[in-house]
Amino acid sequence: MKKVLMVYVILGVLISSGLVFADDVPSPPHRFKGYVFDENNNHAADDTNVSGLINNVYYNTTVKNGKYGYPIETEEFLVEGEEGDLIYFFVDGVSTQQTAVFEVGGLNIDFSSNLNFSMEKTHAITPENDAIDVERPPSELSVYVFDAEQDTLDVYLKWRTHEEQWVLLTSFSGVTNGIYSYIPPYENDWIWGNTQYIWSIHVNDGTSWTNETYTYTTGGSRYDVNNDNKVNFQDAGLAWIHRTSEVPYDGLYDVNQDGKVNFQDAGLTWINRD
Ligand SMILES: [Ca+2]
Ligand SMILES: [Ca+2]
Ligand SMILES: [Ca+2]
Repeated sequence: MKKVLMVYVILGVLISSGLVFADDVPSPPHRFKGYVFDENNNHAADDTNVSGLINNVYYNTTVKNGKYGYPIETEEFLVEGEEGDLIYFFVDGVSTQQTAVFEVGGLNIDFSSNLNFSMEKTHAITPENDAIDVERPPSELSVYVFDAEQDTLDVYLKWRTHEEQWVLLTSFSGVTNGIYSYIPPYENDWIWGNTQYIWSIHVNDGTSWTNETYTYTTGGSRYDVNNDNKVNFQDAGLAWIHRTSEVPYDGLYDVNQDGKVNFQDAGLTWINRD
């Protein structure tokens, strides 16, 4: 009788410890590792943040020597979840548009199973966004267009004129990731000195739009209307010659930007001569 009771007790302990095991011990995490590249395809800087979002919880790690999740150089990147959950990855808070499916105890064992991320994104190349002292006109307006899924893209480049109208400069349809450019003509609109220019890119990947607006500021002086890098009597003379009474409005010579080319512009140009 005692023996039977003993068996029950042992069984009971085994069963309850089994239940405890299933309830309290989390399933093994999924380990990820890989490389992170910056927008120029170089190794991302140390301390760049990598995060995985799963079931509304973020798991974070940082980059060292262009890598994350390599235990010798940085730390293991462990994500916890349940089999089949979807993980969304971010680099410095920006979506990589890459996902992975959580596997209990999942592991990137070798190099080929690395999960690499790129910080590449659509960005102005020339002139760089917020560039100053840019030549008149710039040699080109060019943008690097990046779509993480490498979808087929329609690309539009626009410019906001001095009268604040958005004008299409050029477009490319059915293209892929790459550099897209427009060469501004050597025309009065493009040679204003010391002026902020605003331009934009619009990319459609068949599902959604990416819109970015960039600026640059030209070098020289607003009074250097003939664009020879000096403000002198020629500029004053040109402003006078192009005054409203003789030719249609031309913003280049309207140096005080009051919508008219008149003697004030010629006078200001003369007063501001080098
Ligand atoms: Ca896309
Ligand atoms: Ca000049
Ligand atoms: Ca004027």
